[in-house]
Amino acid sequence: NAALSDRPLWNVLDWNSLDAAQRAQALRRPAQASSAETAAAVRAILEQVRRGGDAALRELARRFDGFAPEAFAVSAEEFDAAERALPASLRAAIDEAAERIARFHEAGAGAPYALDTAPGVRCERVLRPIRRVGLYVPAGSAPLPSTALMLGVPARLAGCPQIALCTPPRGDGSADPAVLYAARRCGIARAFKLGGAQAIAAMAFGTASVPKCDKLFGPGNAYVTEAKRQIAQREDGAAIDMPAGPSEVLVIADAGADPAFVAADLLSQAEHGPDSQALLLSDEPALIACVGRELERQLEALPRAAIARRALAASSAIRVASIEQALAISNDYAPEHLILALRDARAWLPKVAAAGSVFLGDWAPEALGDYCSGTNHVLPTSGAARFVGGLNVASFQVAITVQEVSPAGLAAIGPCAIELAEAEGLHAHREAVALRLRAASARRGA
Ligand code: HSO
Ligand code: ZN
Repeated sequence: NAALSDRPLWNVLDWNSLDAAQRAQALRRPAQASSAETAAAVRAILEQVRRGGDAALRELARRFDGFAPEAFAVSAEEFDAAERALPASLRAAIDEAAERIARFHEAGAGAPYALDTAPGVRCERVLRPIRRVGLYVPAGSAPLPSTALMLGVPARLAGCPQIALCTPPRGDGSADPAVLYAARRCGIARAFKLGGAQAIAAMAFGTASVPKCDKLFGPGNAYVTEAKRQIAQREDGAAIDMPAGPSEVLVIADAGADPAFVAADLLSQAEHGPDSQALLLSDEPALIACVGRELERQLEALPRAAIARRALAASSAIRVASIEQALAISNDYAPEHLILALRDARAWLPKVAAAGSVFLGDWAPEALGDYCSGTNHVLPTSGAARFVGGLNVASFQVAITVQEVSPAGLAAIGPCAIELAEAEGLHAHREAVALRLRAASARRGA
């Protein structure tokens, strides 16, 4: 209840009366540079797992989870039991979501292509799945079976032959049944009850029970994120999907927006964690005031109200002069999620230059994208949407280029290469082309 605290629910600001420093402050993301202690602790865990393998994992499980399981791998029986334990309605929802996510991702998958760039010069691109991928599905304050789908569906569509999945064990040592069901739904048979930095280390280096992976995917807490960051920098490490920070939403709402809808969307972001960020930009002060009252009203009924309040306290509602200005601010901020609660939302889409995923109009809450519209919910945070998009099938593939050249093709483009090789002073390059040109003309003469 607001009356219980004199702290304002969130910061209400007027963009055009802020100076540059205040504007930067209004859009500042919660500090997320991992502390020196986190980095050092993670470095020690990575080293321990790299050297000690499964024995180290067991020791770390005892230290962090309070017990060490017999085996980290989830058995076929455990997968079966998980399936039986789930209510039919949840199984159906997971199936339904998986279906739509697959349809959307399949349509967006890249295709191989080929063309002749000169007569006798065939260039092509073929796509190959990354052979060994590691998926991390966090459990933290809430198990996230939807994340298993967002990682598993594109991995399967890409054709990755070896998919490992790690998810932290629950208090009783078992893995979350919904996560296991979603994993199996994606054809994943190798799951491990492992969480935290040690799970990332296990998939990056490989142990007797956990396979070594070429690329690691998925969100996680500060330790997981830091572990992925360190792994990506090591020569003996693995690639990672994208830098992951706390989740964020930016809502642009006009006078016609429904304040209850807007508040609900802000809260669904805020309930993720105290460091989540929820921003509202509107040209209508009355709407901002109504959303504030709605937030208080809806918070009453939220089990995770305490978390949401902490996130809101670091979030802002900003009055802007125009929707045009709101879009410009949003493009600079580059939100993970952008909700356009506007009367003609579709017409504003061309103005969106940087965002992870966009929700058009009043009837597309972020929650649909989080679960089951079909788009991916692993999206760029911390402004990374300026230069990278969310997870998709291509994230699980490598593109290999191919060229096939006939003697006529070499004759057609060889002189171009020779000219450039001479300019670069690379004689062996020049000769690799020139000797073939001589050979080809000799054969023609013969
Ligand atoms: N909004 C989160 C994803 C999620 N929401 C999972 C619910 N479950 C980050 O995009
Ligand atoms: Zn969410």
